[in-house]
Amino acid sequence: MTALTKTQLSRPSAQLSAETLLEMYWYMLLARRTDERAWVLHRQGKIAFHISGMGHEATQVGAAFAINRGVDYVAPYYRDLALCMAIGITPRDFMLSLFGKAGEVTSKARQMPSHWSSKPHHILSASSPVATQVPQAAGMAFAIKYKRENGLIDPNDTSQPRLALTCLGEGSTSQGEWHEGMNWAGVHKLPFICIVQNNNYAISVPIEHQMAVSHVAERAVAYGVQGVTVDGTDVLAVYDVMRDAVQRAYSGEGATLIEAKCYRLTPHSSDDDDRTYRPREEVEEAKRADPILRYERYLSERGILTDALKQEYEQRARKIVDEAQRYAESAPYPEESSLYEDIYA
Ligand SMILES: Cc1ncc(C[n+]2csc(CCOP(=O)(O)OP(=O)(O)O)c2C)c(N)n1
Ligand SMILES: [Mg+2]
Repeated sequence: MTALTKTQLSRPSAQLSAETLLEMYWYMLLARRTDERAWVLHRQGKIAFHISGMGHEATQVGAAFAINRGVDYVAPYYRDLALCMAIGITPRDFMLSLFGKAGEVTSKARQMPSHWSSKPHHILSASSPVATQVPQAAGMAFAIKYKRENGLIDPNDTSQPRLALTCLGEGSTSQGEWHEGMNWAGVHKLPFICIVQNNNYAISVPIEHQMAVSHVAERAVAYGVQGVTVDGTDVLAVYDVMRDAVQRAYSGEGATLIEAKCYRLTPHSSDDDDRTYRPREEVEEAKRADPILRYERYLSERGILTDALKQEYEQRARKIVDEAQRYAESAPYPEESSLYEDIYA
């Protein structure tokens, strides 16, 4: 049932139009430029905290473009800036959360930034304890399957959610919730996809301290789901394995565990110093294999991304990020009188 490192027989990405390939590039770039600005704002003392997705953009955008964006359910984790942007979270939304200002979409500025949530985009609200989103996403997938089997939704209706996608890091797979969610997805053959964004570290803890196997995807066999390892710095490779997983979910064939190997180009968050736990040479090597530069080369070699177009995208991204920052900086804080709104008890 499980192929550990699966060789793709089909390459669905070969069918993508130049327009879509460029749209994927655009979201990777926009997420990166937004992310970089957040670091600057933190170092300027303007915001309290930032957790970065730099280095993970290829995995996240490849995944987003393979699902029915904004319709299928997504339960992201804190690094999923590019994933959420490709689904519809804007730099302005993100800036409002960084500054904790009124109008912030995920929690009315109650939560820390990067706790994604958007009802209109079918992005589930995130909790801080890592891996809690996995059983929640499995529950969403169970609901989809239940509705399908009871004639409450038409499996071919593209306006309805047809799968649940969740993401987490490799370190978080040590949490019980991950195993419980994966097991549930396997037992019930759910329309469920779990992407483990394996960047080799859980804050300062290297992967060897988290697991005794070489690949997270090897564990798929224990849950009776399909497992696949993919180069998470290659946006189109991720898209391809994701399309496979999406087809499996849509057609009722069950769940998939995707392990995307990538590298965290920044410290864990704005608040730690990675010089204490990883060698500089390792980081420099990863920077040379930056997923955005890699995709840029791919598109340029094929004449899809010209220098002029690249410049235009850079200018557009800069303008959007500038505007988002200005908007959030000058936005008011939430009204004091709203303090007790949306509180359960
Ligand atoms: C249950 C729980 N334990 C610890 C933490 C603190 N914590 C936040 S992120 C993190 C590291 C997670 O690493 P990984 O899953 O590899 O994801 P990455 O940050 O590398 O993307 C830890 C330990 C937490 N949020 N929840
Ligand atoms: Mg990690």
